[in-house]
Formats: sequence, structure tokens, C-alpha cells
Amino acid sequence: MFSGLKGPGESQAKDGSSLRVAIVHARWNTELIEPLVTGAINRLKAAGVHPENIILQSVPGSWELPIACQRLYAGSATDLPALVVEGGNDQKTGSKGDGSLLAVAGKDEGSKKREGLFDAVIAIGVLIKGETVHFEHIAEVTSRGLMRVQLDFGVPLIFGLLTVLNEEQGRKRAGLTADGHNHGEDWGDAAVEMALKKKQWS
Ligand code: DLZ
Repeated sequence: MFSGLKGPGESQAKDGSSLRVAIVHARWNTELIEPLVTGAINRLKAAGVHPENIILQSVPGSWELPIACQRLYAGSATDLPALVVEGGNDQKTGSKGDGSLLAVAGKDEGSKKREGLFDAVIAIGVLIKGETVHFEHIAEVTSRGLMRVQLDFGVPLIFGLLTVLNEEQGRKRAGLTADGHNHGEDWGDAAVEMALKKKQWS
């Protein structure tokens, strides 16, 4: 039943075909953000979440993640960009390959009217420690803010905030090194599992 010292064990993300999931990501440290977002999207799609039900939003930095997630649950925006669908079933992640990850946000293509709440939101950011205590401040309040939004709205908010001491640690956790693992994949699985469990528990 349980396996591995670290990690969530075998995925319990079974059938996500009924789910609507938002991914909100910071644009700081985009080189690391991009594979993390892509990893999450890949796992959502593997669980059957329809691309048009994967909504992408970006914010400048991790500090902005809590307000963005809160507005997604509580706001009244009706025209949020979904995953871009290009060339039939060849679903793209929205990456333009030029560092402007999810440049899709704010464009019309793939937009879909929002209907009700999301079943889960994944908040993704990468904080890399610098020379000052700035990192500690942002990490602390962003984490608290995300938990607060999750409990206030009673909807799973997956914690995709990496707080790393250096870029190399980030690269490992974004699956960019030989011994690394893409944590975004775990976040995608967690979103599906928790969204389904939340429906059961409601
Ligand atoms: C300012 C800042 C710094 C120094 N470092 C990061 C970082 O490593 N990761 C991140 O996501 N954001 C960083 N930011 C930006 C803040 O999160 C925020 O966007 C700005 O302070 C504007 O509110």
C-alpha cells in the first residue's frame, strides 16, 4: 500500500474527466516554472482532465499567488484562458518556447466561460534564497496565504511553492537533472486526488 521514503506513493488520481482545475503560476524563475507547470498539466491530462477544463493564469511572483487563487475562487471573471488546443488532439502546454511561459494568459484562444468553482487550484512558484531575508518573508506569508485561501473556500489548493536554497536544488525538483524528479507531476496528481475526494466528502 505504501511505497518509498519520500513522495506521495502510488497515484490515487483515477478519473479526472469531470474536473475543472486552475493552475496559477508565478513568472519569476521561469526556467524552473515551465517544466513544473508542464509536469502538472501532463498528469492532469493523464488522469483524464479535459484540456479545456485546465485554466492557466500567471502572476509576477510567488507573493501574488494567494490573491490570484482567492480571486479565482471568489471572483467573477468569465473569460479565463484554457489550455491552448492546437492541431486536433495535440494539446500544447501554452509555452511559446521563448521564456514567456503561458503567454496564452490574457489571449482569446482557448478561452472558456467559467462556470462555478474550480474543483482544485494548483499554485506554482519558485523562491530561491538570495543574500537577504527577503526569501523568508515571502515564503512564510505566501504559504500561510495559500493555506488560508484553501480553508476559507474549502476547495483543494495544491501547494506548488518550491523554496530552495539555490538554483541547483530548484533544477533537481523541476526534473531538470539526471537524479531529479519533477514535483509538478506530483502536484497534478494531488489536484485530481483531492478534487475527487473533496467531492466525496462534501
Ligand atoms: C522580488 C522577488 C525576489 C527577490 N525573488 C523572487 C523569487 O525567487 N521567486 C518569486 O516567485 N518571486 C520573487 N520575487 C517577486 C515577488 O514574489 C513579488 O512578485 C514582488 O515583490 C512584487 O510584489
